[in-house]
Amino acid sequence: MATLFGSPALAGDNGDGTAGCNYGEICLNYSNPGGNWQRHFWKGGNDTGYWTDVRDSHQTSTLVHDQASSLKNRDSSCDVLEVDYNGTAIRNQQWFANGASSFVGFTSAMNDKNDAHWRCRNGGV
Ligand SMILES: [Ca+2]
Ligand SMILES: [Ca+2]
Repeated sequence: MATLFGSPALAGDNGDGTAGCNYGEICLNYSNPGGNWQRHFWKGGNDTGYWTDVRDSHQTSTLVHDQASSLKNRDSSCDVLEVDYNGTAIRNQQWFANGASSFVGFTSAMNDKNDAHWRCRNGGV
């Protein structure tokens, strides 16, 4: 997948920067089965940043970390693993198949526990 905005580590991964959950993006949602508070990523990494209300692109003051309830995986090629860590060990995890057409709800174990999202089954980013 192309990196469009330089270093995600410095700039913060915000997907394609548009309100739509578009092809190639990993889209997290505050609600289940999916509402207006979303954050989009291109790459694997920590669930950083704040929710954006996609109706008006307003950034909320609510963190994405530990507050997601569903995910739409529009990655170009990979399944996505959402994880909840206990230190460096994985406490909870859930796989999301790529090419999803709608948001898929987190399991009760993962709900509001999200720490990071990783691409592909080899642990790639
Ligand atoms: Ca987007
Ligand atoms: Ca967590």
